[in-house]
Amino acid sequence: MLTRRALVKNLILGGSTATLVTGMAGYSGLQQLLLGRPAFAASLKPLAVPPLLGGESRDGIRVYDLNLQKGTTQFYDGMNTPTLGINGSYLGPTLKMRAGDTVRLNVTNQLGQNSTLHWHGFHLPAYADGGPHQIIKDGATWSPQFEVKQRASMFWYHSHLPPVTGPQVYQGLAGLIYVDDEETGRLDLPSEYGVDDIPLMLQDRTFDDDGSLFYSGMMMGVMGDVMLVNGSLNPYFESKSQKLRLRILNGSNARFYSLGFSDERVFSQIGTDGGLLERPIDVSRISLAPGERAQVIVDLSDGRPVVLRAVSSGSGPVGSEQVFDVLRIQPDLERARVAPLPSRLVTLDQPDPAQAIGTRPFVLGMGMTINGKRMDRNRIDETVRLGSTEIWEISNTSMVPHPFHVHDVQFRILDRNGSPPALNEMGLKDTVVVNPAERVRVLLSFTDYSDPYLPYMYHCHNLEHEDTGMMGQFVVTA
Ligand SMILES: [Cu+2]
Repeated sequence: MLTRRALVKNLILGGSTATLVTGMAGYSGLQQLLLGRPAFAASLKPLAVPPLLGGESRDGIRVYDLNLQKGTTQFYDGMNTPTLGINGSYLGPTLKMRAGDTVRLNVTNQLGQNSTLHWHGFHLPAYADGGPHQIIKDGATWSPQFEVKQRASMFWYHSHLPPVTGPQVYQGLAGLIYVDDEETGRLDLPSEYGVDDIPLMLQDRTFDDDGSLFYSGMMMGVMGDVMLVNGSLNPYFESKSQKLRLRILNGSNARFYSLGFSDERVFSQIGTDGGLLERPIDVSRISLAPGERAQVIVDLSDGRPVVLRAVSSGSGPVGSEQVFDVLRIQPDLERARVAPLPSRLVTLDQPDPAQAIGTRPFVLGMGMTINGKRMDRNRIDETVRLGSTEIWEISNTSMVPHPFHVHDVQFRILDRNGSPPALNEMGLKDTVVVNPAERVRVLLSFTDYSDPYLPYMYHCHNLEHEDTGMMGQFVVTA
């Protein structure tokens, strides 16, 4: 049932008719008839914000204890859904780290099945990467340790064990990582976690009639018909700040999103996957493919409620066209923050293709292949020299776009089919969309870590493509 408060909020926020009448007799059956969805009530709920985990300092090392576990989550009132989580029933805590810290992550697997945990976007030794070669057997604990060499940004961690990456992430094995550094700390940006600095992990899901998550296993990519944001369904957020910072992750298995506000208002993008942009960029929409992140600042000083919407762009897999209400934002400006955005954020090097020792081609082809091959964990596909800078030229000869992700490095996009990338793609990236018939060149430097045997991965971040074999392995040698 909708409470009076929620109903009023819904009216104020301009909620869709569907949510407005949910809970009224007769509607559920109609909804099921029309949309083929389960007849569950889904009232508006406050946005879930994952708890922050700062770790414990032991002998100068910041230690985080993480338990991969099974659980039960109520996404719909009164409906128990079996899920997976980290230190909880669905998703995990947001790990707070600082650049320069040495961290150790004690990951204990209590899932009843093997898994891994990958630190997406992190520059680290191959043994600590958490990819397919760092299997954590059921009942075992894996304790990688490494220095945080990231710029301030939002990263994430998730299961990475083909062919079960897709289903494990779908059931909840993912979490966020906030990295701070000095340069960003000096900027006057909204940075109170959960108050004016809000993470949004977007995941589309399908629920079965019995309340369980329905994972179709479709090789082209598993797509859901409802949106979970940090695990919450139909969330709203009351903003105490005129300037709200949103750190958005497309944590979906396969859907691509074009994100914007219900009133088409202009907002500022301040960050990409691996760090802040040099200066804020005004946009009215941003695109995020699975694995990609963006940091944005939305101005709420007009006091009007607004809805963040995701249009599943249709550039994703066939049948992906759908509009999702991601978050209803209700400004509550009693304790408003008014500081203007800094016009200059951080300093980034100009990417210089002349530094590259060569160009390495990657062809994303039909049949979920890269350079004509599917993943073989016993085959090293590429060998890169430690200390070198390279251009990777990624072409897509298949019929669908693929988000190409490279482990160990943050890279820069040089061009798309010879043209410079959009302003908001000029920051640090670890995942880049390559559209059909497109050729994207990126510049990468391989520093600090080498291992002649243990590889890093490069792969499509559509998790079902990845699980089918759209992945390769490279080693960095001294
Ligand atoms: Cu793909």
